[in-house]
Amino acid sequence: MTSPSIFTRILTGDIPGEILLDTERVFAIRDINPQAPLHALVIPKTEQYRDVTELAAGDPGLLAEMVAVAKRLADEHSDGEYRLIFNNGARAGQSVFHVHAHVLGDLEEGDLVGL
Ligand code: DGP
Repeated sequence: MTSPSIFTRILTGDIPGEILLDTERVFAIRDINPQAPLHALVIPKTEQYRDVTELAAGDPGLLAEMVAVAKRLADEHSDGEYRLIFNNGARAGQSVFHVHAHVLGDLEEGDLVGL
């Protein structure tokens, strides 16, 4: 991965983006191409992990922090219920290789999201 990633560049203000939440180790932005009324990305500040498999093995506590941030976003921007998606690998739809979770809220019943 070439550093810094697109997400880090948003965090540092190098490129524009709406930062929804910023904690010591994790931040969240609104997805540029929303697939639901709430569509945020939860991202660890470190670029060390390219996907959730690496993150879970290397720092499970940080993964738990990402889930807690996802819940906070759902509480603050939706009704508290949310779908959490990690794409892992290009053939699974991953395009940015700095681990991130998609948080989707206010989905219609039966919605299937192809991310
Ligand atoms: P994935 O395909 O799972 O790697 O998700 C990458 C997401 O990142 C995709 O849904 C679109 C989003 N994205 C890409 N570039 C930008 C950007 O410049 N700004 C914002 N806000 N989101 C971006």
